[in-house]
Parts: sequence; structure tokens; C-alpha cells
Amino acid sequence: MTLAEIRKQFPILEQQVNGKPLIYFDNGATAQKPLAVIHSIDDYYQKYNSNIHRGVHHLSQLATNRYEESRDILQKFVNARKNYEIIFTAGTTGGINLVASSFGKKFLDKGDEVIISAMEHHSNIVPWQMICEERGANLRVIPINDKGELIYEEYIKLLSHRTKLVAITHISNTMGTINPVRKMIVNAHEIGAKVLIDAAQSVPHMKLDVQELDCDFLVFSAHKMFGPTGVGVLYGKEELLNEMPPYQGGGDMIKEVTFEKTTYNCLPHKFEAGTPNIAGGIATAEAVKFMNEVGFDFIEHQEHELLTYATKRLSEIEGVRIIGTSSNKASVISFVVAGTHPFDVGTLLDQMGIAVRTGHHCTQPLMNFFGIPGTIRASFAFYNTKEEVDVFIAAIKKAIMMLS
Ligand code: 7TS
Repeated sequence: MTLAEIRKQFPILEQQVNGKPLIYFDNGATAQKPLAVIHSIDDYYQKYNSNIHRGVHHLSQLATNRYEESRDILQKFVNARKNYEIIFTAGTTGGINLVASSFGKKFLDKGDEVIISAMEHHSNIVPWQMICEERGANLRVIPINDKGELIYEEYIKLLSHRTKLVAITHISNTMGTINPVRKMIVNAHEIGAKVLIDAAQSVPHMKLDVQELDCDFLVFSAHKMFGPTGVGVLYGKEELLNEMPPYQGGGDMIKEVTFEKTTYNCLPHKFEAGTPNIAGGIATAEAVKFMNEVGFDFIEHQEHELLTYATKRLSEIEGVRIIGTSSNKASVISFVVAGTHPFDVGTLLDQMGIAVRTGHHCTQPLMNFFGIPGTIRASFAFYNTKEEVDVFIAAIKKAIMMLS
């Protein structure tokens, strides 16, 4: 597919906002959906809406088959060994809370430690704080340097026999820093700790392989990889998931219920209580197929071009300071403009049809580290263009003039 053909699959991009052609640079928050995903949701509700795993009737079987096919497609997508290592969740946040609660109850005791980093999204901070408090465990934080990179020696120093889990983002949503997760997993495993990778920001940009990474858990959201909102995936190693207690109780997660005792269903159902987002789960497979069709070679190439070009052009503007200058970055650029508030710049960009995210991006500790209230963040997807970057750069210059 050419770039023009790809863009045709995203009708939302064709509109005008405030009288200007929309430029959507807020892909880190949520990505747009191709027609295949939209049609899949429509199809489910028009043709075979019914509950899964319970009905013998035709529609229920159809829905169940499609939902389970989607699990298989996701298994292949991240190269999990077994399809039941793929647990459907409500999103990255849902997956992290599941692991924090379930793994935490089973494996965290007084004095144990969970390691996170200074660049985590609140979703990968707060659930660990909550479970650590409950279990009497301690949260330790890997510091970062001024470029927004982890200080690796400090990570090594933090690892000890007390470390039960390392929960780390693969890519920083605010800065785009790509963390050396493969190496981090090896080091954590050396001391017997388990590792959860928050892949919310990496799964739309690069091919992931959970066997090659050897992570114990990996979580992501469908909506950031061109799928629907309200769906996510938790990958977990079979042995670990089997050892962990259920997270929520309810329908589908049981084998047998009596008032005296309930026995639990096998994987993956043990962790999937209640009726899920069926249409969303099915449509997620369409998002995967679409990304595979576009191809990760194209995705990586296009996004690298956009990142390099936009970084160069932005750096040339007086007063602009880029937050996060690691040499190993995904297509995310956060910046501040001297003498302006990110919100004001964002508002002016919106008036010019450009969607960026402004604020702390759910990474308040990171903002505190840099001593700033927030940033303006442009996050690119493979459907963005250099021409859009040119319009964006001109718009920033204009905004700076208007605000000075
Ligand atoms: N982890 C990371 C690294 C994220 O970027 C996000 C969402 C989450 C977890 C939570 O994902 P959710 O789908 O469960 O909400 N990040 C952003 C963002 O950067 N702007 O809006 C949401």
C-alpha cells in the first residue's frame, strides 16, 4: 500500500477542523481506526451480536468463534507460545491492575520490592503503589538522566533478592525513549525477579516477540494500535498465570459454583470474568491484520523519517526545548516553548486544525523531574506525512508570534 492508499483507509483524516485540513498528531493518546476495524464493529452488531462462550445457538457460536480467532491472531502477533496466554482486558490499565492485584496477592510480602522507572505512565505507578501498600512491600524507582534515558547502573544497583517484579514501559509515552527492555529482563531474571513490559506505546510502532523478549507479562491497548477503545491484551507466561489467583469473580471464570466453594476455570477464562467487549475484541484482530498489511518495515521507516525531520525542524525554532533527547526514540516529540504555557500553544494549534496533546501526559513525576508543568506532544503514526510536519512547524512559529 502506498501512503495515499493507507490514508484512504482512515476517512476521519479527510475532514476539516476549524476550517483547516485536520492534522492528527495525537496518536500516542489514541490512534485512528481504519475502515476494516470500523466495518468489523458494524458487522458484529448488524449480523451476529450475541454473548460468547455460553450459547449453543448459531449467533453465539459465530461470535465465540470470531472472538477466539482474534485471540489466536493476537497470539501470533506477539508470538506467544499458547493462545490461552493471551488474556483480553479493558486496556493497558486493566492489564496492569490485574497483574498488580493478582501477582501482588500471591507473591508480594512485607519488605519485598517492585521496581518501576521515573518515566512511567500513572497506570504503571499507581497500581503498584496500591498493592505495595496493601502487602507492606516497597516501590523503588530507576532514575533517568537529562536526556530522558534510564540510568542503567542505577537499575542494576536496585536489583536485589528483595525484588519480586520489575514493571517498565517499553517506550515512554511522553518522550518516546525506547528502553533496553531485553537487557533489563535478562538482568532481572538473573536475580529471580519477574518482568512486566508496558507495551502501550511500542506495539503500534514495532514488531514484538514475547518469546524473544522473554518477558513474564506484557500489556497493551487495542486503541493505540488502530483498534477500538475498551480492549487490551495481557500476555502472561502460562506457569505464572496458573499460579496466580483470579482477579475478578463472576461469570465465565468459574468451573463450578456452590455456596460452599467455587472452583475456577482454566486459562484464559480464569482472568476474564463477565461479558467482555466482544465487538472490540473481534475488531482488534482487524487492527492487527491491517498493521501486518501495512508492514512493520514501512511503519518503522515512515515514522523514523517523520521523527528525524520534525526533530530537526523543531530544533531550529528559537525558544523550543525538546524534552527527551535519547538517540533511541520512537516517533514522539515533547517540547516546551520559552515564555509560553503548553496549553496556550496547543489551543492555537487546534485553531489551525492541528491535534496535539498538551499537559503532563499522565507522567507527573517525569514533569517534576524536568521542572515543567507539562509539554506539547506531537506523536506520529505511519499515516502522517512530511507535508503535515511542514504545516505544523509553520503553525508553531505563528503561535509563538501570537503569544509573544
Ligand atoms: N502506559 C503507557 C505507556 C501509556 O502511554 C498509556 C496511555 C497507558 C499505559 C494507559 O493506557 P490505557 O489505554 O489503559 O489508557 N497513554 C496515553 C497518552 O500518552 N495520552 O493519552 C493516553
